[in-house]
Formats: sequence, structure tokens, C-alpha cells
Amino acid sequence: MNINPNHIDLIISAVQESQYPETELSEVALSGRSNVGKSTFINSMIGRKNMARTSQQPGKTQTLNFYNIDNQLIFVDVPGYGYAKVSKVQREKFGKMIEEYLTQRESLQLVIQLVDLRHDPTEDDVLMYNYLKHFNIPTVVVCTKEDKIEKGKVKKHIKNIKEKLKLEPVDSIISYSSINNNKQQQIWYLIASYL
Ligand SMILES: Nc1nc2c(ncn2[C@@H]2O[C@H](COP(=O)(O)OP(=O)(O)OP(=O)(O)O)[C@@H](O)[C@H]2O)c(=O)[nH]1
Ligand SMILES: [Mg+2]
Repeated sequence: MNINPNHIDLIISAVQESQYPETELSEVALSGRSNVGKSTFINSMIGRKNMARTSQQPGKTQTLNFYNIDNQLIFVDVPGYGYAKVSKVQREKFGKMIEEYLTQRESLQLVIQLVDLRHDPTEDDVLMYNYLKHFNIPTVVVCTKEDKIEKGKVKKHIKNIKEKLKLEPVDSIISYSSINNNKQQQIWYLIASYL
């Protein structure tokens, strides 16, 4: 896929279904725990530094942010889960917002589930993956922060994540670094196969 980095717009930041954009484009949503690198992933895939807002503090993204990617697809940046400092009320609000989107949105074609390559998937990661599978939502697992792992250990970490998530054979798993960003084309190719 060839994406023109100058043709990318934030369509809307939504908190409920009535605000979702009316478009014919397919949507690809980013899911994962807070701080795993969802917003950074979007930026690195489109070659823009600050299109999606990122932070070293977890809990940065608080709404469903719909980005029109060169009129070819929509990336939906989603608030992260598992951030202890978010209040219980806020957490429930996020949960409802994400569930409503994942279960109601007909144009959703793929969820990119991000997990940290360095660690075991969290309990929430496993719950989220099972949730996606329960609703038959096509999923690709991207393991982030590959640059923080020794090259020779990457395979072992992927294998571990695959086992802990009980990854279904149809779902792809790939490691990625938003810093090196050298698998961009491979991932675009993978995404395109779901659109
Ligand atoms: N070294 C390294 N750092 C990364 C990578 N991806 C993300 N980060 C860093 O991780 C931190 C969190 O990134 P965000 O993209 O804001 O995380 P998020 O998942 O959107 O977080 P929420 O919006 O809170 O859900 C930032 O400091 C990023 O620079 C990566 O591949 N390698
Ligand atoms: Mg974010």
C-alpha cells in the first residue's frame, strides 16, 4: 500500500456511536494496554511524528480517534486499558465506549492488538484477545518495542506471547519497532489483505 503522509486527517474524536463518521472506508482499530504504543504505531506507519498524540505517561488517548488515511482506510486510535490510575468510573466509561465500537461497527475490518514484546501478555491482554475472538473480529497481533530486545531473543518472545494468548492459527503475529520502523511495508501488506 502506498500512503501519502500529507493526506491524513483526524476526522473526529468520538465517545459514542452517534459521533462515528459516515464513510464507506474500512476501519482498522488499535487495541492494547495503555502505553504499549498504539498512537506511536499509527504515527510510524504513516510517517508522521505527531499526528496521533502520544505520551510517556499512560492514559493519553481518551476518545476514539478516527484518522482518514489517504482515503484508503481509517485508523481508529482507542484508549488503552489496564491503567491503574484511571478512576473506576472512567475505566467503566472507556470499557463501554470500546465495547460499543468493537461490537457495533460494521465497517470494522481488523483489530491490531498491540502487546509489549518484552513481557508476558497481561491478564487484560488475554481477556481482550479472547473478547475479539468471541466476536469473530479478525485480529493481527503486533508486538511493540522490538528495539528494546536483543535481536537473538525476539523469536523466543514471540513464541511465548503466541502461547500465552493461545493465538488462533489464522491470526498473524509480528514484532515491530516504531523507532526502526523497518517492517512498515510488510505490515501495510498484511493490513491490505483484510480490507
Ligand atoms: N523504544 C520504543 N518506544 C516506543 C515504541 N512504541 C511506543 N513507544 C513509546 O511508548 C510510550 C507510549 O506510547 P503511546 O503511543 O502514547 O502509547 P498508547 O498505547 O497510545 O497509550 P494510551 O494512549 O495511554 O493508551 C511513548 O513514550 C512512546 O515513545 C517502540 O516501538 N519502541
Ligand atoms: Mg494513545
